[in-house]
Amino acid sequence: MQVTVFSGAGISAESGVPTFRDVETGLWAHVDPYEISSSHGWQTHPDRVWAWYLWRHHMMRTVDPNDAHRAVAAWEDYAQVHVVTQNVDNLHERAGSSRVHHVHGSLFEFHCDRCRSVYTDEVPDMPEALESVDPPRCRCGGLIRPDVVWFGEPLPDEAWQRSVDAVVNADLVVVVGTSSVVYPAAGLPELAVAHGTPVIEVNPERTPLSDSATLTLRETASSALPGLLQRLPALLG
Ligand code: BJW
Ligand code: ZN
Repeated sequence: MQVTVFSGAGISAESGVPTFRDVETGLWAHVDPYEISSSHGWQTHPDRVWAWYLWRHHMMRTVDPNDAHRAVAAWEDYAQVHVVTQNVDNLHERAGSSRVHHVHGSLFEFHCDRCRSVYTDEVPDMPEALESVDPPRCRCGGLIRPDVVWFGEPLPDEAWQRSVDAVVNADLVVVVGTSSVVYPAAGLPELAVAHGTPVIEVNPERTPLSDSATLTLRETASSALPGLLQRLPALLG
């Protein structure tokens, strides 16, 4: 059996990583997402974008995987599991998942925005949120940026192709902790639905996917995922 998990920020919420669109506590309650997480934002205010990502980098280094990440990793004892994640926090890998496809990149790698060479120096640790920090410069004069995908940028080809394969070859797709509004990633569960593959959504809130999912569990990730495979016969009939 092949299970493909499609995850978003909600799976890491219980590790202490704020989600994007949570109006009360989300990162974007304080900043404009289209400004800070877009190629236009980087071109106009690289110092603000860099400061924000240094702070998130620090935060993601200091949190741990939760029961939901660990449950997904443990499913490898019973099934061929692929994780397609929009998250850049590497918590799936740290929990032990072995096949993780990053459609929006990783915040643990950096490269030059001009010559694209990989940046291997340590980035500064930034425990407090500052408004502006100048990014390091590459030898070519370009700016060092995180290896993440911003609005207006294409998704990485290889990760995308592997993710599409993981979805079309799945016997079950579990969609967890995503608002399902950011495309093209949000099209992956739709692809599974179009293939007639069972799709289970795990999200305390309703999303645009909820109506077309085979089943929606209105639970948090860490309560729904441990034991989910064992509950499948009862859930799917
Ligand atoms: C819990 C929980 C708990 C809480 N347990 N659940 C129309 C159609 C198609 C595309 C577009 C369109 N209009 C515009 C576009 C383009 C745009 C887009 O989709 N915009 C929409 C907003 C409308 N897309 C792009 O620009 C993409 N690129 C692109 O299209 O390229 C085309 C191109 C081709 C060729 C050349 C050039 C361009 C790129 C999108 C990149 C998104 N990047 C970000 C930042 C990544 C780096 C970083 O992390 O900082 O990715 S934005 C942000 O959104 C991040 C996330 O991965 C992504 C999705 O968010 P996610 O994960 O769903 O989080 P939330 O906060 O939204 O939701 C959390 C959910 O968890 C909620 O539902 C909660 O209820 C739930 N939850 N606690 C379970 N405990
Ligand atoms: Zn360079």
